[in-house]
Amino acid sequence: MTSLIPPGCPTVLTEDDRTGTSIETLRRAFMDNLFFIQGRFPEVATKNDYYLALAYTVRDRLLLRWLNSAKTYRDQESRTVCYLSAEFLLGPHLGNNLINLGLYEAVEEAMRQTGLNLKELLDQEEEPGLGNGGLGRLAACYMDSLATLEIPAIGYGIRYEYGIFDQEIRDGWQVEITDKWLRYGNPWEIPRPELILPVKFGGHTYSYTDDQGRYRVIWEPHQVVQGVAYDTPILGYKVNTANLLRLWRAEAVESFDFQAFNTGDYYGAVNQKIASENITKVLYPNDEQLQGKELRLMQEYFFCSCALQDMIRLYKQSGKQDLSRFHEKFTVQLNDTHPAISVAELMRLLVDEHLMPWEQAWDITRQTFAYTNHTLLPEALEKWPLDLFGSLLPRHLQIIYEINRRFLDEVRLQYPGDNDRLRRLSIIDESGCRYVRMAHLAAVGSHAINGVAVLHSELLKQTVLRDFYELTPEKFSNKTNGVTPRRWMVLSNPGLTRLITERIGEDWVKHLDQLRQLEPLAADAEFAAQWRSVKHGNKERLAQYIRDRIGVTVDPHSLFSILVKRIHEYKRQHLCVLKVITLYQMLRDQPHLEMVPQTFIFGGKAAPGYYMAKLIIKFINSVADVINRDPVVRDRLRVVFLPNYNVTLGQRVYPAADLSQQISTAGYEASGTGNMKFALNGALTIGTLDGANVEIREAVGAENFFLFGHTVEQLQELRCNGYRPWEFANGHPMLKRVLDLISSGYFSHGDTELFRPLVEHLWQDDRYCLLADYQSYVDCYQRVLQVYQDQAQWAKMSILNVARMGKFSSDRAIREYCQDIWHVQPVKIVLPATAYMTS
Ligand code: AZC
Repeated sequence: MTSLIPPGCPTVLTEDDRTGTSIETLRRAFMDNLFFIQGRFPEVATKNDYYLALAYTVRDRLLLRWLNSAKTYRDQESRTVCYLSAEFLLGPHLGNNLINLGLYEAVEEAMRQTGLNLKELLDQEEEPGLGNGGLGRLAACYMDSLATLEIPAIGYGIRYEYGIFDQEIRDGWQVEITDKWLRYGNPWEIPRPELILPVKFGGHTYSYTDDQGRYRVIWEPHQVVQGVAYDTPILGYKVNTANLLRLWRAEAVESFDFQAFNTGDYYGAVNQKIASENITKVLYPNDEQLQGKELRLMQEYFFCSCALQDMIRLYKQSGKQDLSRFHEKFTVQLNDTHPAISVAELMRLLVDEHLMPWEQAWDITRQTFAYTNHTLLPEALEKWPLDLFGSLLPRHLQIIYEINRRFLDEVRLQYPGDNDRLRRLSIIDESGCRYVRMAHLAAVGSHAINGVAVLHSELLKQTVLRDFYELTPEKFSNKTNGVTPRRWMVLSNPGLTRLITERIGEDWVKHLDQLRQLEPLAADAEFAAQWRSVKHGNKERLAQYIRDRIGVTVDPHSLFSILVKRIHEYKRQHLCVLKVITLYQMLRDQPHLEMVPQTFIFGGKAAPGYYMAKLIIKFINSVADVINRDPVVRDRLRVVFLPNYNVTLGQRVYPAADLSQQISTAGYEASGTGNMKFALNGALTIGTLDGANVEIREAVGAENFFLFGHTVEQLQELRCNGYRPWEFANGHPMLKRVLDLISSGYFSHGDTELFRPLVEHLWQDDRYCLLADYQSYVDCYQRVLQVYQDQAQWAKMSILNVARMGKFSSDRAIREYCQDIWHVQPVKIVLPATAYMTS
């Protein structure tokens, strides 16, 4: 009989084909998956078929670790960290899993032997953009470090059908396109259709006294939806640990629909279904007013309720029915206030559903939760109008009132007669329209509260949570952010990784402090030359990308000065544009001026409803247009806006930067993590004393950091004395010329209206003090250009920056959380001798 299976495809699967890692086995497994999962002969397979076949091949190799990790945690009843986050901005999985499995080279070779290019397959992956920016990406770095440090952990979040929108630039403006990331399937997740949990909304409550004399409350909801679990394994670096990321999708409860069917209300049932499934449809962009967005509150409650119910289910798996040791099994981190409703939900589950006395439930709740704050911006502090909250979560509102009543009684004892303080501390904001303050709920319901950089944690204690700090100072600590060197160095910068590993071995990937061994090499001319050549290669690749993507030619020999992050006024992208226009003026004034050729590269998304941020994107593109066309300057100055900045693009950009722009107004950027990724990849930083810049500068040495701008205290003083931005503008002829040039319509085809809101805002209000920092920024930039002319000096500073970045590994951050907040120990995962699970 002739075989239908083409030559080269295995017909009999051996155990080895599923788990083996020899090149031959990988190749066979890949062909097998192409045939049996994708249903394709090689000659008609698309790149995406190949990508999927490879993804399944790699997934097979991590399932063994994953299942054994889960089994070990279950058998040993391991204490587990639960990281609750509305966002996990993971970035593509394939490359990262290859690195963490130690299989990158083998798979590259197996693909080569199959006539394929691994890089091209990696490019096929649609990135799961389930986050906005810093906070979501931090959650992803922390998941990587938890697994690498062999800490039992579960990430709980939302499986958005549409992640952060894709950004296109049309006529210089941002246009948002829905992110259909699931269009071609997601090979990294395993749906668990049998793991479904009910979540209630709306309706009313009633109370009665049960036959044992207990006061009980029943919540009769208006609507019930069900959460379905989707599991993604998160692998540690070269360890056997693979942790669980469990994301929830909302579905209609079928039995709930039947009633409508029976009464003939077919469309009512359909509407119900749509309404249920809408809950996890789309990620909300941040930097927009969320107040009053009912669906957002539903999302938050939905995933928290699923997570907590799931934890209780896991707890009971060990045979324990009594929940009195719940906090010993689980420690739960609230990633900002988005999951803060968990405090009330755990109380409800313990008191209403498990009949625990209030005091005991409160004790467990407080010992379970810890809260991380990620921003001081008042407009980003979540608060929900009472009527909206009460109509959606009537029982939780009662619970919050009770928590608040008891809490304020305690405050009264400590500060008798201080009504002002009570008003400030209350979980309910009573001024004007009444609100539930989510940060207060998180603070009252947690045993630990932290900020994300030293400066931010201090400001938190002085401003937003000041009264809480005075009340319970022992709860507060700082945990400076970190980034994972696996994704942000090994995967994205293979050239530098190789160079470093050749000199100091590979331990630094897990112990980033060891980069310090590079310090003596800063004086080694040969090493410095190799260092520069790696950077140049990275710049050439980015230049190629820019040419392909937006058709602008940039010179890889020019200084690559890069500002990529969400677009926001406090991040001051427009300050950088003012600087660019200043350079442009100088070159126009003196066409033969000798100047270091520079390429300014911008990237980032603006929240769709944030008008000013969108205008800043248009502003950057308009200035780029004029400058890139101007023959007088364009060989010395180029400006590029990279559309659709995301994790994948970040992986191209960080390794190619000479200069990292971290220019936020002091006191506004809680930490920043891009600043760390740049410096780790050898960029020097021009920055203000804001967020983690302060600590980066301390670590790398003030002489290796370009500092400018007012400090938090100086800004405070400036504002106290009445900040008058127009005085700064009138006082600096160059600055005034720049502003006048913009107003004249020079960058807007003569349209004097287009950028008026931007310029007027700077003249009159300038909330983020661009004009006050302008001169210092421009002066500092001159120093940058001077040093850049001395390439040996620049390379030396770059090497020293990298050598001293050890502190900014997310491994260090996670160790601190483990020691100070979570009190959790690593658990070694041992794989069984036979490949498949034995039990
Ligand atoms: C960000 C902060 O703006 C950034 O400074 C920090 O590095 C990051 O969190 C991680 O801690 N915040 C957010 O992305 N979002 C909110 C709501 O704060």
